[in-house]
Amino acid sequence: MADLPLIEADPEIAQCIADEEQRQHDKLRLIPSENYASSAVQEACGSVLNNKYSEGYAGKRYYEGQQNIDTVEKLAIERHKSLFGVDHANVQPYSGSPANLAVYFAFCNPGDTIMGMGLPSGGHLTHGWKVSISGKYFNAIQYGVSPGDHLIDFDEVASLAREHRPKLLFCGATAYPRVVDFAKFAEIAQEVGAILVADIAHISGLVAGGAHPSPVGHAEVISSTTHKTFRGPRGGMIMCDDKHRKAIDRAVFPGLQGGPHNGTTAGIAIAAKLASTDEFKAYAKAIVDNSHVLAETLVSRGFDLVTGGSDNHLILIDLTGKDVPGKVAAQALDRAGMVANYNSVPFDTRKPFDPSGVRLGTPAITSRGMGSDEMKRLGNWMADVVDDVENEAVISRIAGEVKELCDQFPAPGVPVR
Ligand code: DSN
Repeated sequence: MADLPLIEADPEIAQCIADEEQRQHDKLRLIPSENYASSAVQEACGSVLNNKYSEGYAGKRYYEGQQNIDTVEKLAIERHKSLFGVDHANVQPYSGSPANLAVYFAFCNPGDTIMGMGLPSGGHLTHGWKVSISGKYFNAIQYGVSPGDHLIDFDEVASLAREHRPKLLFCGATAYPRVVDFAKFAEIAQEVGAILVADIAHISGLVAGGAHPSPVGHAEVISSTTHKTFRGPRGGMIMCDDKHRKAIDRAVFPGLQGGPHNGTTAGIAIAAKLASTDEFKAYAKAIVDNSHVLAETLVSRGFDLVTGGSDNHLILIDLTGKDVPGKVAAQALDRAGMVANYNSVPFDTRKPFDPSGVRLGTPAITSRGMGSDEMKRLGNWMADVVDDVENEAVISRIAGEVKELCDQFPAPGVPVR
């Protein structure tokens, strides 16, 4: 069969990719779980490593021909151990949700009690929310944030944990703009005999770069994706204390998954190498600094931010006071070249598909090298759009200004035309 280049083999898909490259160049990508993977990561992910099946672990595979794959996976594991200071890393989970599912499978039986942060408070679906397998197959107890300050309500966490004595206590979130106090969670987990699981999917790059406290030493198990602040490929990983190594490895394979995606594993290894540099430390700090400046600018323009600000990579705007629904705002911002996502806010009175908030973050725009001046411009553009949300002339003028800014800050891994 002819081995044609993509443009000849499938011009329609080639065009979709070219259009997406253009979009990722032209817009300010503010979805806090997204980023730009480096060219090196993308090269590895699209390599011949994808042609290989490798069920099992290095040295113990069910297929021959692992001379190179074992090296790739061992590099990924060793780099994670050294970067995060953990006993063990499993780099095979296909993404964050399968990683968390493997954690459940390692320690729980159906019907067991688990505890996590509720989705409406900023927790993840897989931390026990009712529509997820984690909420359907387990007796999931959900904690939340305090009604006043919207910070994690540790009194509630402690009292629910004492009452229900979960096997697993999950901490970590997808829409929480503040530092997670792993030590406090560990104290509660220890008191009730639960295993503390820190899901650091959103903040793993900040942890690796020293811009957020590490859960290591507090959580016995740490799960994560690899593509958010970490800037790796779409993938997942689980790190754990030595005593849980066997349970975690068995749960991932053969418990939950078949062959690992070896191209992704190579991308994860590269991301871990890049995350161990001083340049990455500066990047992680810049994400947080940018988030501060953006939050301050938004507050100065009359926005109400959940918890009043941000000390990580993420900002959650409550638009109730502006009388603009989150979806309307997010769609207008997108037309103006600023891509965020509409999101529920704590104690939201609107429905999840039409909520009161907009969630945004600084990982991707920081990858482009933007700093505080650009954050101030961005915050003011956002305010101009939301304050005049139906004014297409304003939206179109700002879209042009956003494009000019983007031209000055090429995105890593995205060809510029
Ligand atoms: N979908 C991710 C996010 O946007 O936060 C979480 O898995």
